[in-house]
Amino acid sequence: MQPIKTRAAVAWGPGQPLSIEEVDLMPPQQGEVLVRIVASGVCHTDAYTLSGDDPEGLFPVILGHEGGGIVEAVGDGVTSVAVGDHVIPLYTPECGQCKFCLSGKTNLCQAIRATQGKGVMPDGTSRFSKDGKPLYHYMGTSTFSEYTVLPEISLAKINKSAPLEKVCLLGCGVTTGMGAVMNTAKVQPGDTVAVFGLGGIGLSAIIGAVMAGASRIIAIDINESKFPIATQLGATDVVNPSDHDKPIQDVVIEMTDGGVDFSFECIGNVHVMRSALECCHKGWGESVIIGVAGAGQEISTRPFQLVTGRVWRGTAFGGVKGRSELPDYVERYLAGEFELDTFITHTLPLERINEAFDLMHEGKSIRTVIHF
Ligand code: NAD
Ligand code: AHE
Ligand code: ZN
Ligand code: ZN
Repeated sequence: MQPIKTRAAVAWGPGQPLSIEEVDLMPPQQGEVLVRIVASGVCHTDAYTLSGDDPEGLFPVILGHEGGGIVEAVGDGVTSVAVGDHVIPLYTPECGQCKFCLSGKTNLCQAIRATQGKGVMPDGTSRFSKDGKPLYHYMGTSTFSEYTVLPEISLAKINKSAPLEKVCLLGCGVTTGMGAVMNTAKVQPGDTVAVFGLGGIGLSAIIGAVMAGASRIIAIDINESKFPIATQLGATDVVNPSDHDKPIQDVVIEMTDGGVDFSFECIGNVHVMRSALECCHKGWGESVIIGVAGAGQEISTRPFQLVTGRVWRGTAFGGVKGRSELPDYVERYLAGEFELDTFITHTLPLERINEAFDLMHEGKSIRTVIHF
């Protein structure tokens, strides 16, 4: 197979708008797959890396990690997917063989994590280039390109009847929020929950909390335009911290007779992470960090908060093992167990992808889905 040309949104440098370019893409090598991306959501993590705050951020790069696509070609040795299969790219792959995969304790497969973080394929080189100069891959996925190359272990094969322009959201946001509640926290019927930040992740955490049978779901955001959707999805209370003259953790503690059983930080703000921990019930409350914070930022609290039984933990991709578990999320979507339409507030062609970032920063979108 010869190299191909593909339309892609290139991030040439931090803080710069993406530039739509025709770039060169090498064919898939041993164990790699060429995928035609049909649609891709824009997640806050794309904006975070574009901002320059990501310590792993590299430029020039093709961002995007919330995609859905169709296998166009396979490299030598690829056996688990074939041309025509519908797939969701995985920024958390699943090799099934590394210490992490075999542990049964985590979804954080490390088989290709080092090269993925360096913006290259497992052999240490990039498949993308422009005028002969390499462009970096992003999170092993680079879904802001009409065609992309991924390792076989970074693809979940899904039901062909699922609409890719919707289930692409299961490539990150929706799975992360739902999985954080059901997999990582394991919220039980009757538990009380607080969700900080009502973007794609926080709203998905609300869906997860409803599915888990939470008795109270307190949805917290400084942007009140998010409240109607939170309520529609099942939040029992909505709170704007700006309406209160005391710390938000005290507000939640008062509302819940001592604090919630579980809280979820879905923003990436280290100060809110502290509030989310401290609004948990003494003796057993658990706070799950989902938000991603910038380089150099650190969390803090009084150790007494942990001594007295609160637990601080984190989650990536909702603890979901992509190849073995994500296809079932797609099936559950198809069975009507949850919906995705509410999340898709905007759809845009690739050429207008910068507007998706503007909408996110202005707090006007939940998810913009880019169509190719
Ligand atoms: P988003 O921008 O769509 O939503 C963030 C929400 O937080 C917005 O509604 C905003 O108004 C609200 N917010 C901002 N500051 C606030 C404050 N001080 N108090 C209360 N609310 C506040 O973002 P998203 O796409 O939903 O992503 C959320 C976070 O999750 C980001 O940090 C993202 O990088 C991270 N993330 C992590 C994972 C993971 O696997 N751990 C996966 C996806 C996204
Ligand atoms: N590069 C950042 C870390 C970013 C991060 O934590 N990413 C999450 C997924 S966010 C998806 O929207 C993740 O999967 N983390 C686990 C991992 O191995 O990256 C940094 O701080 O260096
Ligand atoms: Zn994401
Ligand atoms: Zn592995």
